[in-house]
Amino acid sequence: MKDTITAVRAMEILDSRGNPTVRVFVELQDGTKASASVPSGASTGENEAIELRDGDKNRYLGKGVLKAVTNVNTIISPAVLGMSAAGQVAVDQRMVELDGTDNKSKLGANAILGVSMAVARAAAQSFGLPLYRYLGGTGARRIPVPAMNIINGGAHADNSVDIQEFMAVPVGAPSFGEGLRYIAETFHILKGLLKARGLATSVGDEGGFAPNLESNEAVMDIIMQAIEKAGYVPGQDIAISLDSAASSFATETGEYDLKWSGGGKMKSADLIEMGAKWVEKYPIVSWEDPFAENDWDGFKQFTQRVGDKIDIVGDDIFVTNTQYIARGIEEKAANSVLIKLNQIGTVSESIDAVRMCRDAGWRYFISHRSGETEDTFLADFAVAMDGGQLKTGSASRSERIAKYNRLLEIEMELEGSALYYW
Ligand code: 2PG
Ligand code: MG
Repeated sequence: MKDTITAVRAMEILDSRGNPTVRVFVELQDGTKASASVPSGASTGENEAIELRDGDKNRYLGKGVLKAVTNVNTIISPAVLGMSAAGQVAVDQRMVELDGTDNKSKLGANAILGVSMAVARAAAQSFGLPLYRYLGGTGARRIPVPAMNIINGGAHADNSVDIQEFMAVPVGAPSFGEGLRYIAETFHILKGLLKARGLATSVGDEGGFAPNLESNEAVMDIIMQAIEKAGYVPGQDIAISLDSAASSFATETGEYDLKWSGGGKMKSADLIEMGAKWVEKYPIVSWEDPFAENDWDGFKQFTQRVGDKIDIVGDDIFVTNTQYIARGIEEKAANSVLIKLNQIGTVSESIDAVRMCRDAGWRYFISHRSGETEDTFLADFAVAMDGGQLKTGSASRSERIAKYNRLLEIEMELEGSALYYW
């Protein structure tokens, strides 16, 4: 068979933070060669699949991934050689069985995902199809609305802002390309506004600015100003998405400590009040991880309160794992899920998570990690999943731009048949 896997090989490369990550090369019978690189998070959920790191303090401060590389080369490779690359589910299942743990801690989710992604890309190439069409079928033509991270805080920046991500979302644009222009322009206008106030315009891990603003609310206000000054109508042309990444400021006693802004401690109930006020005051369309991963109650109450107005997106709480998503659906703990391939560790399990969302009438947001590479797999994956929403960083840092540029290419390739709507 022309798509038989004939070689699998891994190497250690660097991600956008300069930390090691895994790149995998796959070869097929027909001579196809493809590779894929694995991203890495900073504000990780505690139930995520395990990213295997060497822990050898003499190399990359313990962050090397040579063990994961060796696992690909010596354990995974012999197990998948001879399999069909088009049998994505079978390949993924073989790796899951080989690992044998619940969280892929034996072989490493970074090792497994690298192979999974490279196999998908090789199969697409072998069939002469763009990756989005191979994974999503002939009907794959919806380009996601980008949620562009324009201000970074929390664990992604060294500033005085607690909320990790403030995103501009071109909900009213007629196409992806136009939407990207709306928010890139807003990003540049925002830079000017920050400069004029003597604030830093250096960027955080995902390319958004990381100024020391006086409060979280001050960030919202300056974003509103930027949208208007760029010539757009807030809420109509450009809306706002947030990711609190609240696990990163939750305390052991179940409170929240606004430690970056010095805003003091808050209880879940206070956060609900604050969140509900913001939803009234600002054109917020989605709010990710407004509560910590273990605060299911906070999630539920917030969903009850504002879930009919905005998307409440579970990231750390669901970790792209159908076990937690099923509980979330059952308990109405949110109404959307963030999908990150390396939280679960294979392409086909990520697709399972998407399917579960669809079946429940939930939305799903495809997402990058704060540590990324130049790999654009995510852009094709988002189009293939027909999801309509994607977050992949700011209008700076090439590892983010690479995904936007790939989406522009896809839109061009679709020659006017692309769909775009929030
Ligand atoms: C998040 C992500 C991506 P990280 O919290 O949603 O923006 O961050 O990759 O650090 O988990
Ligand atoms: Mg998140």
